Amino acid sequence: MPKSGYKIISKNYFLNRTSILQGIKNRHKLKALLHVPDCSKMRQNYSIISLARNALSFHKNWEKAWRSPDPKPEYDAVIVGAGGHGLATAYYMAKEHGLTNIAVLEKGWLGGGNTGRNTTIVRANYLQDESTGIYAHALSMWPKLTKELNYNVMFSPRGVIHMAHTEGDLKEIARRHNANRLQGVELEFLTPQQVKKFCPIINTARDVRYPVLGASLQRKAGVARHDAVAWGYARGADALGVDIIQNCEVTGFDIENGEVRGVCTTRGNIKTQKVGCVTAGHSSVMAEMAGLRLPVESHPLQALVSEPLKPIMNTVLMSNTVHVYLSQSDKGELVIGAGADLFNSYAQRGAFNVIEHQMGALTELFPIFSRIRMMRSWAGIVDICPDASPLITKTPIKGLYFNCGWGTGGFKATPGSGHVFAHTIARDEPHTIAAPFALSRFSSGRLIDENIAAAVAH
Ligand code: FAD
Ligand code: PYC
Repeated sequence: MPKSGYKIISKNYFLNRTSILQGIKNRHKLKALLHVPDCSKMRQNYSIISLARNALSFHKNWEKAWRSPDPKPEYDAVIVGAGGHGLATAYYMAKEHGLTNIAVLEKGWLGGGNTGRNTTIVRANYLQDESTGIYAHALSMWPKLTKELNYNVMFSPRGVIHMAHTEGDLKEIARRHNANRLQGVELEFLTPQQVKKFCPIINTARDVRYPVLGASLQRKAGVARHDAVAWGYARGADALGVDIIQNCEVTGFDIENGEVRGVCTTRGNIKTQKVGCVTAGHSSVMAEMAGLRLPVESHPLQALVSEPLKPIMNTVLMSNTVHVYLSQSDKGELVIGAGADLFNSYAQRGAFNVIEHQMGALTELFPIFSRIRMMRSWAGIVDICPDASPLITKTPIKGLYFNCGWGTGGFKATPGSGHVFAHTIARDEPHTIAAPFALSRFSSGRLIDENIAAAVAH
């Protein structure tokens, strides 16, 4: 929380800040301006003391982390989609813009979309300046998120390695390395010997199909716990007064004279002047309901986990060329992914040939894993723009905003995306970081091509 906000106020103000704030009609706005958290609505604090206290009552008295309210007939703003991005958007709208009469509508359960299905890699080693704007903003927020939300998001900056197996890979890594250094983003180059030292179980033999020629390493990158991110933002938003309504599908929009007036849902119609759609793989479906077409395609992307192993891998490794990426979860399972299915689909399951390829790639890089068993596989539906960059945008319909197109790589952006999208909706003007990601780039031609940095999953 920036301290600078406090400096403009005299010392006496702090002695009396509650009474002064109570006397001011528009105090939410003032609080937001001053970054004073609204403690009256804070839920119970998770701490060692609350853990001990609740242990004494056999954990029967924990307060629910969020409410399950019925939808109200009208809100100042509605967010569609309770994934990490939608929940983060609602949280920052309430916290930083004083908009607390808002609802997040979710057709299933919160975090049940891509947020709860992803492989949790967090990094900021993209190529273009615009991308570094958003991904580095997000990466700077991750280390503080647990404290911010009073919820352990288990951010673990264990380093992310991108492998180079060909001359082409080496050139691509060098190019991104140079771009990142110019952007002030930390990225290192590793020789094959350094790769082996950092990740001793990798096969660095020279006589394999794709030998290890080098790698890039971002040490501050890593993984976070996906569910906890959704749950932490949900709890934080709820505490600030946001209604999170699950099992509530948006089925249409009420639009009059080019302006949003409300949404139609499976739990009735809701009036509102502002709607933020954060529905990932279903964004083009939502857009169609409003008579818009988005430059987005939906594809299944799958991942799988192995049986639990003792700690064996303490970094995240990605190989575009051999085409696999993996890390080890705190439970010991290897979390493994590969490319998106080539066909379009809304079914949350992927094709077997992808899994087969994934296993071939895994054992090529790590022969040590050739006898471990795989436990579960699943898929999410990712929304991919032609330039592999997201849309954080106003639309030709006043009051209708989209945040989508994160494709195979939006988990890492969750805090930053929510933060800048909240600003875009609350102020009806793009945050400077969000501005390049407007829909208009597809007519102006100012594309933000991240097809290489978006990585192996593409
Ligand atoms: P979601 O979490 O999908 O949330 C959208 C929500 O909208 C859903 O809950 C859905 O039910 C709801 N919804 C849809 N339609 C409606 C409607 N009509 N009414 C109400 N609600 C609706 N990214 C990374 O950065 N690192 C990774 O390692 C990574 N790995 C991935 C691995 C896999 C297998 C997958 C599938 C994705 C991966 N991603 C990764 C991408 C990342 O998961 C997504 O970009 C990110 O989670 C998108 O978050 P979201 O909140 O926008 O979407
Ligand atoms: O964007 O880093 C990423 C990623 C890894 C796996 C899927 N997406």
